[in-house]
Amino acid sequence: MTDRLAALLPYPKSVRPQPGSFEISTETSITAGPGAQRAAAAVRRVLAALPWPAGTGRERGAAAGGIAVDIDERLPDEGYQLRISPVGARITAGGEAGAFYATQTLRQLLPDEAWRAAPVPGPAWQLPCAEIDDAPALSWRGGHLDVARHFFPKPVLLSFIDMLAAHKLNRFHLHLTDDQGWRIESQRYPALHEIGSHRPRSRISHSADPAVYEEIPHGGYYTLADLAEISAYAAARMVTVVPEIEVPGHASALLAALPYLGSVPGGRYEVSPDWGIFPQIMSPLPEALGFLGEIFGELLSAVPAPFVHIGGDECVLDSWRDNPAIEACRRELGLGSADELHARFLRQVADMLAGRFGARAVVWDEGFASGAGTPAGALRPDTIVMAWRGMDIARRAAEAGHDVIATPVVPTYFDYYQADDAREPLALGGPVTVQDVAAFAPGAAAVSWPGHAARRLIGTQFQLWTEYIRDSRALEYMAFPRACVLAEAAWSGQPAQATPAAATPAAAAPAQAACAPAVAAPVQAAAVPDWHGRLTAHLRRLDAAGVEYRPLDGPRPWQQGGSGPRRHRAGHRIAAIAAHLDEIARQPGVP
Ligand code: TNX
Repeated sequence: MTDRLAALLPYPKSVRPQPGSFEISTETSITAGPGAQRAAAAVRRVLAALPWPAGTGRERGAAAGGIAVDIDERLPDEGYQLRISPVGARITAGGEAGAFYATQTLRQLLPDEAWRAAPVPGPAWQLPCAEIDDAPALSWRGGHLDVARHFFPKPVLLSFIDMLAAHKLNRFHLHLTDDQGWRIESQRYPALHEIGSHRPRSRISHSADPAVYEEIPHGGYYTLADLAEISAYAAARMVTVVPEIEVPGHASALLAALPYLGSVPGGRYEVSPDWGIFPQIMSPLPEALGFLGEIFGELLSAVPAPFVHIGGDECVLDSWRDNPAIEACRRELGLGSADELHARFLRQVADMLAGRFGARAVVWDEGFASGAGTPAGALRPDTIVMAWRGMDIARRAAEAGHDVIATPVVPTYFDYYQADDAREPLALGGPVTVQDVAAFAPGAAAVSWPGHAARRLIGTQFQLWTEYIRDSRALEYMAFPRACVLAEAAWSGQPAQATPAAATPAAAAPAQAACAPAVAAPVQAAAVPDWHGRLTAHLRRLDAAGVEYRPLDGPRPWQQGGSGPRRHRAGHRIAAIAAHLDEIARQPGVP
């Protein structure tokens, strides 16, 4: 049972095994100390949902130990101390989130059966005695899901949120709109969901190969009530939904519904059956801004989001340059280029979100690069930049004073292959291996940045773009186990595959000090058990939960690409992509 202490993922800052065990059951009382009612309620919620083995409570004479929950405001909100002795457990947390995470750790200390949805026959559950001190290094620990290229039904999102929470991830970035679909009900503009939410066919061959389509309609959207429900479900699990409406590019589905918002007068648009970058983009003129105010108003009335992603990536600006009204507007604003107008447009949307809804905007790094160095085109200072084109642009955005989230293609793009192996199902390119994720150290990368910039690195998240991910089974295959390992990088700020010495809290201090105050330093931190062994044990939990992850030694027969138009292709090689992204991210002023 003590081996469960060596199978925690993410691994806590400090784990000190102690002798003995504590039998926990439905009889175990949960009591709240002063001011700890909400924290205790979070503990109760998690435990009440577990599949407790039948008849292991009073009938079997279980010891009547309890769990005491206390708040200590000196701990960070998400931090906690967990003490398990033979007579009970004590959770001392910085806040409700800390108590929730303590209970997630506690769940990982139970048998794998605790990850099932209903009880199966088995013995009473024992917790190994231990003293655990824990807190995250990074405040933004996320998972992104593109529901525009392929739609995923609401229950899939709910179980995705469950898995985020189980790995102590706290942001769910929901990419709701793109060229291939608009996934939000609009009462004010019903054409958006009536027209924009479906396409008659979809490309199934690789984007580098001759086009082959599947002539089957694809679509779906979430009602505003669905989105409110998803957001509330996430909030109860300490996950903040970050909704994204992508502007001004990747907007073909929006424009198919409302063509007058496009930048080509009289332009014709369709919900795209293809993948890639399209020249059709929104107009930046006042009518478009007015529309966005209304549409964000509808969305944010359902999802009370403190952070709203507005896209800004991969914009082909030629149609702006070719449109006399847009050019006149640019000159009137004193802006030197269409790129500056791009940044200015994002700034106006961010101002609107802040002014009307008190929300902070998030953009992909092109939104920062397009106006960088030009005061008239600069972003709102509080806009958060997601740096997908590498850590160099992450540093530049941080130096310019923006909070930054590290989302480099390698290793956070989980739409890329998990191995260089012809058995892998069709994906964009790659590979981005689980070892690449284990070597990722967002906190350590920022150590070489100037101090003021290092403090701006607030977190990281994985990306699941879904051009080639068509259903929930494929989604789980691509997400896991890489997400499990990314969660550790996000929680610790350090690489999972660090040597034990480098992973002790003392050695990790320089990177972590910048991001979050540490929990009281442990007297003696034991070596961190090797990530591969912990992950192997963790996969048994995912088995119990029924998650169809990719086994570490490759896909199961039914997870392979097979033959036909969707057979495996090498796709875009990661080395070439990395070099290309590095090059374009280095050119100032190029979005
Ligand atoms: C780039 S990253 C995109 C997405 C694609 C993805 C495929 C970013 C901001 N834009 O539109 O789906 O690559 O990996």
